[in-house]
Amino acid sequence: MTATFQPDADWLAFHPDPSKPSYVPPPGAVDAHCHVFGPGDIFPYAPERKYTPVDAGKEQLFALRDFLGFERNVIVQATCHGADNSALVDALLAADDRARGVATIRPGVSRAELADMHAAGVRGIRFNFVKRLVDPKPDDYYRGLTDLVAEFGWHIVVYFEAADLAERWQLFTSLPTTVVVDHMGRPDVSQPVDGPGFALFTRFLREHENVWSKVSCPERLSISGPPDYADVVPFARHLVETFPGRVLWGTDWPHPNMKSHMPDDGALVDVIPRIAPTDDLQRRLLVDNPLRLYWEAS
Ligand code: 0GY
Repeated sequence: MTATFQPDADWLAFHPDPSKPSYVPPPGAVDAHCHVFGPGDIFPYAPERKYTPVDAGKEQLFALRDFLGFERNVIVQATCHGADNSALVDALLAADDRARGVATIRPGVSRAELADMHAAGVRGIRFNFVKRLVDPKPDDYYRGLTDLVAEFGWHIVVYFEAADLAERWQLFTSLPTTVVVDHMGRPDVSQPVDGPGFALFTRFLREHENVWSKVSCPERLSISGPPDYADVVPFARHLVETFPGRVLWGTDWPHPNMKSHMPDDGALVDVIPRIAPTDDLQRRLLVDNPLRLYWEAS
């Protein structure tokens, strides 16, 4: 079949041949942040999207999961699919209970649609505030969506730039669900871990026990770059050691909108023992926490 969409001219496709990581994840490990893109001729990209990716389907995601030594995925609806969660649901249904999902919804969504998504494995919705990806809405928009999913016991995933935290503080600190922040709130890693920017983020977790963080995306945050991502490690390690029961890890495959380089997913896995230096921290990060939030909750 002919592809319906042309990827962006400067799009970097996911790594075709990642290395086998030296680090072996514990049994039951979950890649708790990844996406599926299309295929665009079956699951068309949204008209309002801000980028058009190279297709990255469920078969490739599941093959990567097995290759890297993981057992499960949490698949997060990407903005290029808007609020049409069909590709996500298709992947969840094909995963044999080894994947859960985080959807994007809009105010018109019906209860029946939410119930179908729940049956497929959706356990949360994502609010995206990153302006290059979406047009953010006023706080009440997000409060309304939160009310819609309350009866399903879903949680909220938030993706924002570091500067948005102060601006949206009231919204973020008043959400009644578990709140999972993507990519550590995107800190400026040229600043110290105990500098004012990241201090506000750690305060967010310290003062609000419902707030979790994904310690993901060194490739997106790093200035020093691959394969070590040395400048990101202290930020992630600080969160893992301070909030060991409220952190998640994910590959972010297929790494949308990377411009500097395309990471080797094996090298990303090898960062894990540097941010979670003990067996106990690794088990909580990769197994206990994601299972509790995505498999055991409902
Ligand atoms: C990520 C990050 C990005 C993209 C998306 O939904 C998305 O389009 O999340 C990004 O461009 O920073 O988490 O995949």
